[in-house]
Amino acid sequence: MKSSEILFPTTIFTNNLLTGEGVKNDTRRLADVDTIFANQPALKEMDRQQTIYRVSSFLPVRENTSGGLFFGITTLYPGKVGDEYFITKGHYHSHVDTAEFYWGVEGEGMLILMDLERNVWAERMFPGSLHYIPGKVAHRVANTGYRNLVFSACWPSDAGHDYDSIARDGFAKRLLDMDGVPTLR
Ligand code: PAN
Ligand code: ZN
Repeated sequence: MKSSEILFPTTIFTNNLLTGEGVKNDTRRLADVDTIFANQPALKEMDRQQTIYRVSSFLPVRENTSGGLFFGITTLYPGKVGDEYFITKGHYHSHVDTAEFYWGVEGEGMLILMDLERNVWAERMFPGSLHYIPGKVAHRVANTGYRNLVFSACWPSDAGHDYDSIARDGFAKRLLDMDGVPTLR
């Protein structure tokens, strides 16, 4: 019984990292995500052990629990492979109808979205930008700036991640640095 008790939270969110119960930290190195980039010759010249992004997630319930929520914070480092900005892998949700919130915390970037008909568009990300990602929309983020891009996310615990469709078919457009201007091509 928690009646009248005053509790301290089990999980703390400071310096863009989570600590405490139910926290999972993942690191994605260039070697883990190299197939997502178009310019494979440029990639061969790069340090494949460098970290591209880190994800700190708070998973307070079991994966696939209906009605629950997950929370995450991603730090995406600045850089490019050829003309293509560093990006997250990107995914549809396995339960394709489930939506998600992203919001910008630090740095500058672009949220790249693709619907099931493979139409691609993007939203600018900056500290305070808030993004509602509807169901049936694949999502990935690019860092278009010179410092870390940090963003948070909240998604249903039964959403799941379908990485395979994106690994197989990619996004229909890439975000490239065209003379200093982020451009979808
Ligand atoms: C986010 C992402 C996170 C990393 O928490 O999982 O930013 O991107 P990838 O999962 O595409 O590598 C989210 O969208 N959760 O659903
Ligand atoms: Zn997602």
